[in-house]
Amino acid sequence: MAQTKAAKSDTILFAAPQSLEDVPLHYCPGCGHGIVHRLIAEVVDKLGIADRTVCVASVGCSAINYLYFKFDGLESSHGRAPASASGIKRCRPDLIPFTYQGDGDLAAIGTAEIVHACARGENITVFFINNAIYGMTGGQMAPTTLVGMHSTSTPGGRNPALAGYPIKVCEMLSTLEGPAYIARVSIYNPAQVRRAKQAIELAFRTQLAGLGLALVEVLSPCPVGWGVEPVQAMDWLVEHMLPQYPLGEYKVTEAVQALKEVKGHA
Ligand SMILES: Cc1ncc(C[n+]2csc(CCOP(=O)(O)OP(=O)(O)O)c2C)c(N)n1
Ligand code: SF4
Repeated sequence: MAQTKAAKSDTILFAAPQSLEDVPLHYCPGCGHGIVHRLIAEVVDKLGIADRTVCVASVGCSAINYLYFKFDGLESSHGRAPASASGIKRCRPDLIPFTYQGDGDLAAIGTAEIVHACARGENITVFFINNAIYGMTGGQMAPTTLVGMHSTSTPGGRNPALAGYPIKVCEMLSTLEGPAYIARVSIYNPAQVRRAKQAIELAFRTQLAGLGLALVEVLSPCPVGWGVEPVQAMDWLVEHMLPQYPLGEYKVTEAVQALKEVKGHA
């Protein structure tokens, strides 16, 4: 009996990912970036690709994520991460670049870059963190800001007559022939975090199998930009973002579908 107890206490049930630095994150309480970092690091560890992975960071609150990932990183200029990742992959096909981009980055100044990377079907992985706002610069309207949503640049709520309508990135990019896998996930509860991790893993495996561009959009909370408490932010996301940005897979080529069916996929 004593032996069983000892064996049980030696079993590691939970550990930090090897690919994450053990340092405090600079993100605000309740921010989603830290959760997504962890999921990416867990998947990189699981696939055993840390020595070949390159994070192409962009501009926004996550710009300094090289402080947190132990694998290689590149700081790209605002919106240009897909071009940087494309260059890395073409020059060094053995490497596994992924971009990490906010909605202000990918869907505003970087719109042309992501559209053309998708049209070319570059063999890269894109993580698009949609918090419906420019977090870093003080909560201004992003292309993904909801109609009626308050931001520092739309104090009366986003008015489509003045500021247009939100851009639905997955829906738009899935009309292109180039991408292999496009999905929208979220992290508002543990079940959704698990689903997000599955999509992140499939996105990396798509690149590893040479199948083309995979993009995973993550609906993520920004309590500070939204002006709500961290716990309320998850409810706000469910109530306001989900109806406008339905979760699901928007494009899965036959080859990616076959990958999904391989035994052992998360
Ligand atoms: C060329 C250029 N224009 C504008 C800026 C200012 N800027 C910094 S971050 C940012 C938006 C970031 O928002 P998002 O990508 O949604 O990331 P978040 O901070 O919300 O994670 C902007 C406009 C910049 N750094 N460079
Ligand atoms: S401003 Fe928003 S996106 Fe930026 S760290 Fe704070 S909660 Fe996260």
